[in-house]
Amino acid sequence: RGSPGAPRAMAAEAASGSDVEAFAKSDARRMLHVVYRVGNLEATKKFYTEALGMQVTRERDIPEEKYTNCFLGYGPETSNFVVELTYNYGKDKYDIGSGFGHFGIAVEDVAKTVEKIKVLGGTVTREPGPVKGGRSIIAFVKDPDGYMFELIQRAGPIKEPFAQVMLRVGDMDRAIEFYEKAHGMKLLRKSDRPEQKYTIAMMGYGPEDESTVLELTYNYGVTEYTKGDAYGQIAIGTDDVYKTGEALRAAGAKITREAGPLPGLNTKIVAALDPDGWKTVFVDNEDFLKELE
Ligand code: GSH
Repeated sequence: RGSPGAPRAMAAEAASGSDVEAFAKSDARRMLHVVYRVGNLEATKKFYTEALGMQVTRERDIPEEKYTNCFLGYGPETSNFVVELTYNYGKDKYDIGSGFGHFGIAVEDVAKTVEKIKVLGGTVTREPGPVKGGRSIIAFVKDPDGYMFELIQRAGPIKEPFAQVMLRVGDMDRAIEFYEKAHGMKLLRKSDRPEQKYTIAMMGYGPEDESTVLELTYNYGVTEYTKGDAYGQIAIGTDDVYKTGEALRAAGAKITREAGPLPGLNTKIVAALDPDGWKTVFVDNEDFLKELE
C-alpha cells in the first residue's frame, strides 16, 4: 500500500466498493422465488396443492424451448415467495445432490399436517417432534422428486408460510460475509448446535416470521457438497440490476450473466454464484411486475 499516487486511486476504489455495498443494503430487495427442476409436473402440482396447501399462481409452456414452468406458493407473487418449477419435456429424473437442504414451510400444527400428508400417500421421512438440540416442533416430508420439505410449527396467523430455502455451505463465516455484502441481507439469527455438529444462519430481508429467508447450514468439517442438476437458483428483486452487478463483483461474486435485459423477454437481470457455487438471479422489480400482468 504505498507508492505515491496510489492512495487516491485506492481511496476511490474503496469508496465505490462501499457505495455499492450501501446500495445493496438500501435497495428494495425481496426474495421472489426458487427455481428447480421436476420430473413430473402433474405429480408435483398435486403434492404441493393437496398436501402442502399451495396454489398455482402462473403457468407457462415454452414449446420452442421444450419446457414448462409452473409457479406455486401461498399468496400472490406481488407479495409472496413461490417455487418456479421447470419441467423439461421428456426428462423425468434429476440428481438433487448433497448440498441442497430443504424448503421450510411454517404450519400451525405439524402433527395434523403430517397426518393429512400420510392420508394423501406422501412420504414422511421424519415424524413430528422437537428438533434435535432445540425446541421447535418439526417434521420432514419428501416431494415426488425427493426434494425435502421441513414443516415448522409456528403460532398463527402465518404471514408467509414459505419460510426458508436451506442450502449447505462449506465455510459459514465466508458465506455470511458474502450474503451481507453481495446480497445486502441481514444476519437474522445464528445458532450453533455443537452436539449435532452444525451451525445454521438465517439470512434475509425481513423478520423470519414475516418473510422467506435463506437458511445456511454448515456441518462441522464438511467443506464440499455436490450440486446435482435438479436445484437451480433463488431469484431476488432489485431496483437496479446494474448497481447490483457492481455490488456482486465488489463482494467477489462470480458473475454468470452480466446485467442487462434478457433477449425476448426484456426483463433485466444479473446472475452470480456465491463462494459455494449457489446461484442467485437478481430481477428488476418493475420488469418482474410486468411479467405478472
Ligand atoms: N446435518 C444436518 C444437515 O446438513 O441437514 C444439519 C442441519 C440440521 O440438522 N437441521 C435441523 C434438522 O434437520 C433443522 S434446523 N434436524 C433433524 C431433526 O431434528 O431430526
